[in-house]
Amino acid sequence: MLTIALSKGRILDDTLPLLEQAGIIPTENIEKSRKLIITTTRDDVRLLIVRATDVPTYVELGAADLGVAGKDVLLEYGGQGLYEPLDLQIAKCKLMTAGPVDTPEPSGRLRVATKFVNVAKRYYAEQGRQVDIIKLYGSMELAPLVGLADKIIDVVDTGNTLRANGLEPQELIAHISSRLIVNRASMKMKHADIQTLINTLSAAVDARH
Ligand code: PRT
Ligand code: MG
Repeated sequence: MLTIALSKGRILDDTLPLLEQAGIIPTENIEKSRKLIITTTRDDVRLLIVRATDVPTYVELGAADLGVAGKDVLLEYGGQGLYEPLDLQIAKCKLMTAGPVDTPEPSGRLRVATKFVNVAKRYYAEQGRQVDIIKLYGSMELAPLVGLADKIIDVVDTGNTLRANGLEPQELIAHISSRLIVNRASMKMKHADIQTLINTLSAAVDARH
């Protein structure tokens, strides 16, 4: 049995067509279902539906053999506990700093609001910059508008959300796409099945581009 951890939303939408190429089709509508374990048209494959930020945890600790997670989530999660054999080239976006339009940086310590605390610490440490990081769980764009922070770090796609809130994208931290991740022990114990799946998904990714 192969267990694959996925999150609802854009990753699911873009991953299902790739899994279909490997004959893996959910037996019910995942977006509508309340079930968190979903069987598929392949008896040897099931799906776990988890929060996007929880996918690396399920896979590293072996509750799932494989998963699909954004590179932003993986950068924040950190660690060496996961294989990342394939860039699925889906859910593409950029991890960026952003701040109010035409506003000079403060002279003192910069206050940066983000859910990517580890990424933010690393980014500013590399620049030798002293910052105060403020951990938020969502709606980061609000923070500079109400004086909670000078800047944010968030993923940006079209930039419409930033613009709608008087913010502009500033520095690029990383190009982001979703990655297939694999548990280290599963990669050894179920090598043939997992390698076959990786090869099929890789061909499906190439065919789309
Ligand atoms: O929603 P939840 O809290 O459960 O988790 P999540 O927000 O991490 O999940 P989800 O499904 O929203 O995103 C999953 C993954 O999709 C992320 O980890 C990224 O790798 C990737 N992705 C791609 C994005 C975007 N594009 C994106 N635009 N994730 C979030 N956004 C946000 C962005 O921050 C902005 O607030 O969508 C909003 C609209 O973006 P603009 O720039 O087009 O306005
Ligand atoms: Mg979301």
